[in-house]
Amino acid sequence: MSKRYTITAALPYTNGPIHIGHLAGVYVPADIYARYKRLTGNDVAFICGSDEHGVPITIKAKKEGVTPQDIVDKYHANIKTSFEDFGITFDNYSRTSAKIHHDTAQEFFKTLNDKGEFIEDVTEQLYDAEAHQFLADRFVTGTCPKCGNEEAYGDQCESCGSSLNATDLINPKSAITGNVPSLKETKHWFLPLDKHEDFLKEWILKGHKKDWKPNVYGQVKSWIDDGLRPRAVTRDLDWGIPVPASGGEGKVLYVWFDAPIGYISSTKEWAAREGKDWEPYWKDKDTKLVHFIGKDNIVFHCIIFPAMLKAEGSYILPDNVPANEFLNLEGKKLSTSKNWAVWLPDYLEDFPNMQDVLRYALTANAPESKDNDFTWKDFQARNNNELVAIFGNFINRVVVLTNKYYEGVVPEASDFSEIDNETLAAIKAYPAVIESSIERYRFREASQELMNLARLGNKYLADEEPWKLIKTDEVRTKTIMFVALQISSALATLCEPFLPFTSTKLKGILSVSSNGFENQWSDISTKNVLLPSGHQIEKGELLFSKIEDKTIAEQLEKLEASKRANEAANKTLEPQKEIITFEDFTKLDMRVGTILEAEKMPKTKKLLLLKVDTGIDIRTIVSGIAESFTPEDVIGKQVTVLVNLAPRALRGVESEGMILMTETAEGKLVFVNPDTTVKSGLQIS
Ligand code: B3M
Ligand code: ZN
Repeated sequence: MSKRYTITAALPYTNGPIHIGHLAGVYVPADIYARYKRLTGNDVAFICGSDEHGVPITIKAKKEGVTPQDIVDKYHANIKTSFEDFGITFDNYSRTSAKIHHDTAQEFFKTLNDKGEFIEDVTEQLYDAEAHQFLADRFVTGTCPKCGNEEAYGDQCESCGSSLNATDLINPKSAITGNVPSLKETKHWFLPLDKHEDFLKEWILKGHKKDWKPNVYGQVKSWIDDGLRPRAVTRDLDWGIPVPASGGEGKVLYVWFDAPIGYISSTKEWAAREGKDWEPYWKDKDTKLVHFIGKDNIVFHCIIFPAMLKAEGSYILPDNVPANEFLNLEGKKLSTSKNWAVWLPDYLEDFPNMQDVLRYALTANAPESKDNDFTWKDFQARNNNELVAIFGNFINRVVVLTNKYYEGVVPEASDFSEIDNETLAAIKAYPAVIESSIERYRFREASQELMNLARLGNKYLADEEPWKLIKTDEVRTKTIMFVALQISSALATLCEPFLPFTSTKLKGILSVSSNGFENQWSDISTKNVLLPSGHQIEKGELLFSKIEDKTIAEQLEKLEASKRANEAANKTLEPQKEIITFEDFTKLDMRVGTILEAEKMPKTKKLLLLKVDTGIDIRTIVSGIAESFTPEDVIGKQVTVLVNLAPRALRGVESEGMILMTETAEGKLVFVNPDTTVKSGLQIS
């Protein structure tokens, strides 16, 4: 029976591209769920949009010397395009800087304010006198009072997920100047979460949200048990939605107050475009509201937003919030700031038309109940050992044999054997098996059940061996190939939520889309014939291709290189050394030298043995530059030599002096030398 679903996916901050952690945590599971709900005949609004307010964006804008609007315009377009190219099928992808959102959020605030749902209070807040800025959210870091994480933010600790008021932080530090903040009075509007404690207990704990994932239910229960406190829903910032109340001048709505309302404004925008009424999607009690998020957003989606919706009074509450845990990358925490990530735009460029491989790898390895690790080796294995060797191999054999034996025409089946009937019955059972996993938000499990259907196909062919029987029993072979084609047709439909691009390709190969033989999800368990005899299929193409070790090695090197580049960009310089006198300086005798000969020192990686013309003499100098230069690179080079450094033995060779170098953040050594060729021996002072 068709139901209405409002499915939301966390609004990504527009301070950078989407990476695989976002995809695994939120967007791939949400898209699987939305596609599945559409395929099973439901009325779906799959809603998302860019989260364009908040401190991370102003910090990025300041760092890049542009305006916050420049930042959000750049990354809103980047993110929206990459979602489209990756096959994430939002019905609407809006943005919180849009007027419809400003209006919706301000109207929501005014309704609550007029109902007296806020506490207006003047309190002391953290203040950075040097920056003339109140410090909230990511403008301040400090130690989390609950778990001791020293990198907690003013509004939230990402380590334990706790929502915080900035004044809760231990040893707070301004993220703008590094100063210790002072306290300064300011007025804010507070949402009294404590007032909603009984409702939340009733709704979640007594409401037996036992079908909520344990990681979600557990976190929410611990916060409620710890006792809820009023939370400021306004900020002293200039980037955000102005507070629509007297005394709100110079203040904006807290980003986590406005962002969830972004789901509502995005639904309004979509409904207006589609000529629909948006209200049933947010106010009809029969509508199922499901929020897909990462675990760091649980408190906002399970406590704060429901309290806001309840206080407003006309909205439904989320039916489920299947938050995922975090995805790590090659054993380390994914980090935007450290550039330790696989960015979606880069993946789409490096692996054209391979969206489904990443979708599958991220689903099969999703951090559904605990943090999990993405490795390029596992990505390669999922592709080569499952998509190519099981799914692709089965389809390829069926298509090649059907074309080889019957010129691509589905053969007539005769009497079904016991194994045939078991196989045909198994096909009919698969939709319910996959549904059972999806309905419990177990997408890893569901993707493996889909792969099991392909395994069933391979086993059927391996056991029945049509390629042998064709020589002796034409009738039996036709029946076997007929059954194998039914499995192929079932896969084309059932794989769509997980492998949408493959589903389209396979439907093209089976030539079902244009001939009215495209089966609906429900047909797989009800129809006896999914692909009728006499139907003509295409010659076919390989659905997947092997990924070679070289490709994986390139990705690993690219990852390391981007990490090095990021370290370079953020390398902090050594502080100046202690002051010396002019006399100290005059003791140094630095000359221009010319390298006449060079050779690698045996049994070392770092050392070159040089003969250097110092103008005074030709001397031996051992220099640790072999990892940056070959001997050929340096012969003839003019360099700066400290000639009156006491000689010292290096690996048995007496080195008389030092060649001055500098080192880039990437670890490459660079000579310090005259910018024109001069006579060796000229003094440097
Ligand atoms: N912008 C995502 C994050 O915390 C945050 C989600 C908002 S959903 C309303 O990374
Ligand atoms: Zn914490």
